[in-house]
Amino acid sequence: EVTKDRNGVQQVLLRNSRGASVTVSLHGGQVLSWKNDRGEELLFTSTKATFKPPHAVRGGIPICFPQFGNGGSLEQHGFARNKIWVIDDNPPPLHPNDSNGKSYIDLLLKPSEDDLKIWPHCFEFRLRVSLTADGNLTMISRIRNVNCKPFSFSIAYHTYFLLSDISEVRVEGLETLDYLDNLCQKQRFTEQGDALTFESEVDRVYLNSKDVIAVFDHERKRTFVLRKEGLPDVVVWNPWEKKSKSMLDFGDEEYKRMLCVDGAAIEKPITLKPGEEWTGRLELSVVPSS
Ligand code: TA6
Repeated sequence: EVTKDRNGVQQVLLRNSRGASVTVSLHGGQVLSWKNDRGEELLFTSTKATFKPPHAVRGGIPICFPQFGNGGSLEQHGFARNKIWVIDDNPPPLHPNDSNGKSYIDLLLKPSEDDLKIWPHCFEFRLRVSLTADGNLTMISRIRNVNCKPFSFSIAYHTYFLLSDISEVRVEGLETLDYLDNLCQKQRFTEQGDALTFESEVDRVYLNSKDVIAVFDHERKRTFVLRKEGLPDVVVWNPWEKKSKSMLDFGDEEYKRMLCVDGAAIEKPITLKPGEEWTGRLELSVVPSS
């Protein structure tokens, strides 16, 4: 079902037979909402988010491409989340089990003449957003080098999970991994051996993680599970009190009910030779937890 937001930008609503739903905006190819079959919102969106292109809405799942972070000539987290994508009517066939029993939408981003001036690489970025019969949200990115000189990119699904209380959140799956700490000039540290808990600002890229990460929301007795392929790194970010106050599109207290845990490929950018294609998959599910 295609609707329009207050700026006239198309949004696509996916529903499954149990009443779960996903809303994707053509602005940035950004998932703005993922609701379970009881209509409960599972992703965080700031009450102060501005729906004003070209800036990405603060929340949901912005796509960071072709770079994560700042540096070089590109804006922070690259341009993909600030561009208008199009609905791809004739996507090349995906692996059969990526289509059956699901409602999905195929989006496409290709560089404009202006984009090529900033980032001179002819790519095609195909994004399939699906809602499975079980209410899981899957995002499959296929990025192709359309017969130009080789190029490299980083990518992250910048996922804002909605949580009851950050002080009661635990993340499992990152124990003992090395991470780059954005709060200490991206220096490399090693995580200790037990689950992550949160008492202050965290801004890290965990490296070479396993493909399953769990985010426990103690109060709501539910766990978000991330399953990823082709995305070796995991960004973990909570701005905490001080940084929250410095962000105009983020409420002062909102850090208490969100956490970004992103499937990503950052430390080792992906290089595509002419005609090559890269695929990255992320599946989000929610399971009850004691
Ligand atoms: O999650 C890592 C990070 O780079 C943080 O440092 C913070 O800047 C966050 O992304 C949000 O970035 P944005 O450009 O969306 O405000």
